[in-house]
Amino acid sequence: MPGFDASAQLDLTLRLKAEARRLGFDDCGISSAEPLDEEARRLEQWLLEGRYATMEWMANHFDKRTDPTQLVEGAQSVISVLHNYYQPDPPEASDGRGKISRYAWGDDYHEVMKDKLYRLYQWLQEEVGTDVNGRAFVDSAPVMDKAWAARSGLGWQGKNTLLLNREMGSYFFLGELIVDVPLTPDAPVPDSCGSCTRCLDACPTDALYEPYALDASRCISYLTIEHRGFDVPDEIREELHNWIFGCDICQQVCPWNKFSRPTQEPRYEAREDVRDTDLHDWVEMNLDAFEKRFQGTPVTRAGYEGFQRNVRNAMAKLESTS
Ligand code: B12
Ligand code: SF4
Ligand code: SF4
Repeated sequence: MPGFDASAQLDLTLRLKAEARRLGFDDCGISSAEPLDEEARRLEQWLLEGRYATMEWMANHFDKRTDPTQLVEGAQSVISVLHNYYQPDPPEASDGRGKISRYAWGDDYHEVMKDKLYRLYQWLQEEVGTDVNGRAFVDSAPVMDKAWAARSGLGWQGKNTLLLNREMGSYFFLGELIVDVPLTPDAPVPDSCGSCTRCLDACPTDALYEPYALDASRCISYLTIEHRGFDVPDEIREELHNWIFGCDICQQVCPWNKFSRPTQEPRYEAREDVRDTDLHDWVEMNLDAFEKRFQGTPVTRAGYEGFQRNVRNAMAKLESTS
């Protein structure tokens, strides 16, 4: 892909960002497609310590995960996008309900964001030429979404390990287009966690074993979504706090989430009866009803068996305390 002069490159970058917003993304930032060296060291350490629990796929394709040119030949730029999914808690929240984390109340973000990223890619091809080489990623291939978003100035990785943004908090998804087009990179923003430790203090299972680092095997999100099997350790089962899919605690306590605003994306709007359903209703749900209720939402990731296991764990806790 031929280079442009600096002002043409900046002009294209600004118009691309405007197009990303027009398509419904809440922010867009650019980084140069260079290897992630420091992040690679930390990822290696995390893998060596076995912090990925049973997510073996996290250990695959290390080179691709840390070097974008291994994913897109001749890659020059990583275009990171941010998509807000925040919606307030339902007013009628009760103790006996099974809590589903906010990101899973509506349509699956992989589909929603990929549609928009393809349209952004098409726009870039129309502007620059159809010989543009690139790929869209939404948590679908070995790409470190948070590291790229941080490099492209969309926020910083907080002590809860999530990407935080001063205007929007952390209730958003991330995705990328990696392209062989040179664009003007953004500068990273400083870490604004300061002396706060609310997420570490609030995590009921000590999954945040030190600031900026998470042990998946202790994380409620992992245990209720990715974990297969029924062997949740007793001391962790005690602390599930009615979460039956994912966990939002380390985001709920984060002061930056006071700035969250409701999503503008209709496909993320909560489906009926997903947010605040009594555990007794969930436990009676058969496979057919599960599939109908959750088709096209992230909840299907847990599978029917996994979801029922989560509901039963939450019921057991509820019954032991009532
Ligand atoms: C694996 C995974 C999980 C695992 C492990 C999470 C984790 N923190 O690694 C589990 C199943 C637990 C999980 C849970 C959730 N996830 Co998840 N997950 C991923 C996935 C696929 C990979 C993340 C990864 O690379 N982990 C590996 C570790 C090593 O990376 P890391 O956490 O970034 O580690 C860095 C820091 O620890 C840092 N570090 C270490 N020490 C130090 C010290 C200092 C000083 C500093 C500055 C940094 C630092 O260096 C490491 C490498 O850069 C990404 C999608 C993607 N492809 O990137 C989504 C992703 C991170 N998940 C997402 C979401 C929404 C969630 C949940 C909120 C869902 C929920 N409500 O239940 C929870 C949040 C839990 C949490 N606090 O992280 C979003 C996060 C959006 C955001 N705002 O950041 C992502 C980006 C998906 C997406 N495309 O939008 N997830
Ligand atoms: S998602 Fe829940 S269990 Fe996992 S680190 Fe955050 S507060 Fe802890
Ligand atoms: S709760 Fe505090 S320490 Fe944790 S991510 Fe938010 S600002 Fe950072």
